[in-house]
Amino acid sequence: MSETETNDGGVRRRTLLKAGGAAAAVGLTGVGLNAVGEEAEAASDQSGRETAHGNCWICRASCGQEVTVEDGKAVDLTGVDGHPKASAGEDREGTLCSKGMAQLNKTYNPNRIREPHIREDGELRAASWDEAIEFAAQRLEEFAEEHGPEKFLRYQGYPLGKHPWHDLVFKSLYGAPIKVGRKTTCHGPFSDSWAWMSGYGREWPDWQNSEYIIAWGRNVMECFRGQWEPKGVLDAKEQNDATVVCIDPRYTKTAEVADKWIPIKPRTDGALALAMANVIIEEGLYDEEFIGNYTHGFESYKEAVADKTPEWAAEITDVDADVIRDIAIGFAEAAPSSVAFPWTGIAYQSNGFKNAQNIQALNGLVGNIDSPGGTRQWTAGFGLDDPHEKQGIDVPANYEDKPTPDYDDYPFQRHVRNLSHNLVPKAVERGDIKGFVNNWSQPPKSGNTRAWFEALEEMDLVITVDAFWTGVSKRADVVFPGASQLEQPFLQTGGDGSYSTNGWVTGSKPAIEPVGNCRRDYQVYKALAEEMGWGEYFPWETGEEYYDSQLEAIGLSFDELDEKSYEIVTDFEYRQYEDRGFDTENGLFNFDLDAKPAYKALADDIGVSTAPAWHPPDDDLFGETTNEEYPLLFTDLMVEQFSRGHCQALSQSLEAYAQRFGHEDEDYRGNYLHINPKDAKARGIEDGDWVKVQSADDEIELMANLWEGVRPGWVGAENGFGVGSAQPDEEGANSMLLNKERHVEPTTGMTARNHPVEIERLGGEPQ
Ligand SMILES: Nc1nc2c(c(=O)[nH]1)N[C@H]1C(S)=C(S)[C@@H](COP(=O)(O)OP(=O)(O)OC[C@H]3O[C@@H](n4cnc5c(=O)[nH]c(N)nc54)[C@H](O)[C@@H]3O)O[C@H]1N2
Ligand SMILES: Nc1nc2c(c(=O)[nH]1)N[C@H]1C(S)=C(S)[C@@H](COP(=O)(O)OP(=O)(O)OC[C@H]3O[C@@H](n4cnc5c(=O)[nH]c(N)nc54)[C@H](O)[C@@H]3O)O[C@H]1N2
Ligand code: SF4
Ligand SMILES: [Mo]
Repeated sequence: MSETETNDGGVRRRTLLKAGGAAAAVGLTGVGLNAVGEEAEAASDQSGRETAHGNCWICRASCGQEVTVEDGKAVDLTGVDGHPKASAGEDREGTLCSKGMAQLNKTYNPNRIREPHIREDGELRAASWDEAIEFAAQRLEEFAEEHGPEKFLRYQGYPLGKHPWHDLVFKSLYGAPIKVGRKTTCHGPFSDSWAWMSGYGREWPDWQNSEYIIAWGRNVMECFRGQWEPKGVLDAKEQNDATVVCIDPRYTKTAEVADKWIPIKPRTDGALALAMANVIIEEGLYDEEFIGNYTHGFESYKEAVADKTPEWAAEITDVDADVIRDIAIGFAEAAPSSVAFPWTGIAYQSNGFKNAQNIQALNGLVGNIDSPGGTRQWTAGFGLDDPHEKQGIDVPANYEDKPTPDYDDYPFQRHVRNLSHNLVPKAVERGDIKGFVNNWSQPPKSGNTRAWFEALEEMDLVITVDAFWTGVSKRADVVFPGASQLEQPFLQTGGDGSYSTNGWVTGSKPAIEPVGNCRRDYQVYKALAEEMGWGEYFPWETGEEYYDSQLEAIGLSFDELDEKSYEIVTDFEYRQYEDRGFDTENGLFNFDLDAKPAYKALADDIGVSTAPAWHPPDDDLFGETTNEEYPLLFTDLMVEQFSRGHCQALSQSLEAYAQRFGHEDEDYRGNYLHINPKDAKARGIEDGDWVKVQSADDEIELMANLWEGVRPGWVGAENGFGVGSAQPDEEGANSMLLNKERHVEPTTGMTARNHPVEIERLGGEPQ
């Protein structure tokens, strides 16, 4: 088959990872998907064919796309060879995963919002851009007069930082000081523990150079941030003969490629990590030089794990003591080219902060810090120009003098920057928040859903930019139809480990014009700013011009970058801490967080140790435990075909998901309740039955998928479905109907998505 021919599913060959072995097993291919959008498919005329660049950011990475455009329509997509995010290094084949491929399907999706809408007399109606912008500006002015801009809450999804105009208008100019804390929806426990221990916001494994990888509550082979991650893991296996360990109660695509799958009892990861440290210390396999020169708190760490033997942990975690010894020794012997990397599996836990701290401490214990094949730090390494500064435009910081809520009456909020996601409805109830602006996100699906819906209805003004009718856009007063990725200019910089020792920049002009009456983000914010009297802060005609001005700092024009798709900009060294120390209070890597005043105060407050420690779920601070009435633990899940809340509206993604779990013949395209056959049998549940998931607070109904790949005692469903989702028929269930305000990790304010439940067979057809 030549490069331009398609396989049976219509996916171009270059979108496939080199076939065979582990690669074929992982979710990188998009095989079986129709890659071509419905309208675009009709356009097959070869005349006027050209190639443009795009960038996908569906998983928040930015894999470069090569877009074939025919008569103004995008008709085909493929990866960009060597692209930092789409490949694992230079001279490597570039690909797109099935979500990246689905960008065509999304752009031309019949369910997209194509017109601005405004709410009049309680009803949303289509409006012209002029009308919608005028309406929004007037309502914003009235809101500021009546309530003050400090009561207007901000939130922005994935393009955060890449499209800086949302914050420019609403934070700097309008003066809205608070946003929904992203760390409280995605990663607080793991990123805060790392930030407080190492001073670095987020580590990225140096996957491709690693010799021992522990994917710990991390489904790297299907929930990746750019394809360099899974490709790096496969490289490590092939080139370094790396051992891959997957610690996950579910048999994921990562478990499929792993040498060891450890289906741990959920929420007990912290105990396992302490027992591994116990073994490593007992065996004298820790990095004395690193610990002696660059760390704080080793003595209290050592003391904390002294009695935490593998036998102790085996009881708690349901992992054999021998297995614990084995992975502890394997991990330590491969150091400093080994890595233990947690993410949302740990972040969504009610006791997640302590569990994450215990896991992160292991990397310090064996010296895997900023080392080849370890955890990469300090990888960005260069800055871009500030376009306003360059033009001599002083941007006011109107948010600075605005009052923020008195958080003392909010549980778990005092130590959280911005507002914890689950507490937004409380802030509305208390009158601290009365309006909301949103772009590329749909918070009600992230937790405390029913209260969020009520809060949105209660607010005086809701403005959103979205592509679909979601729980937010349906309740908004103003809906701006946003442009898709193929229709927007884009710029991103970073290191993020995709090249281990280089920083890069990637960007592209829009590949096509927006469909219908949709508009690019820059144009939306510029028009609104002009209407509000802030036109001077948007002197550039287009987003491309804005980016062009940023790039001068590195001697590139946006035109040149668009031609190339990406550019490698800087080199950086490993082990930068040897020269610069750690960006912590004491300049050291901290096993014990007692040197961090904010954490010390919090730990005293909630009665936990500042050193690594084991805190089981306890029905009080650290979540809820299963009991006779609710004996199964429910957890939110994700698969390769979907993103948190994006691709659920796309028929090709829904189809591939149904096929994956063998339900393609059912007349149902919602999410499934995955349940172990043993638990199903005990309840008389058969594959494909309709079941009720009952928690102490609420209930949802779903189709059961019987699967040996989930641990007995544990059930789960993919998120982003059901009421309030981007899926047009809202089939399936929004699992966060089970989630209430109190389901929060107490240190970081992160939503904890575990719920004790009972499952009951309803039989019959989905309602
Ligand atoms: N229940 C549950 N909630 C979760 C998670 C979970 O696992 N379970 N995961 C959490 C995590 S890790 C994260 S990072 C967050 C992410 O949460 P959010 O940042 O809220 O992102 P999404 O839910 O993906 O929502 C994306 C929104 O963008 C819209 N959209 C899609 N395409 C376009 C477009 O072209 N233009 C515009 N303007 N809008 C578009 C979609 O319709 C949707 O409303 O979710 C968190 N919430
Ligand atoms: N396909 C796809 N890719 C994505 C995204 C997406 O939505 N879809 N989102 C992107 C974003 S925003 C993020 S934050 C990253 C997240 O990347 P990951 O964190 O890798 O994503 P998840 O699939 O949520 O992986 C969490 C894993 O933890 C497991 N788990 C649940 N409970 C426990 C537990 O108690 N202990 C252990 N050890 N494991 C547990 C779950 O079964 C799951 O496999 O993915 C990014 N990439
Ligand atoms: S890995 Fe992420 S950025 Fe890359 S194509 Fe897939 S969804 Fe898009
Ligand atoms: Mo996330």
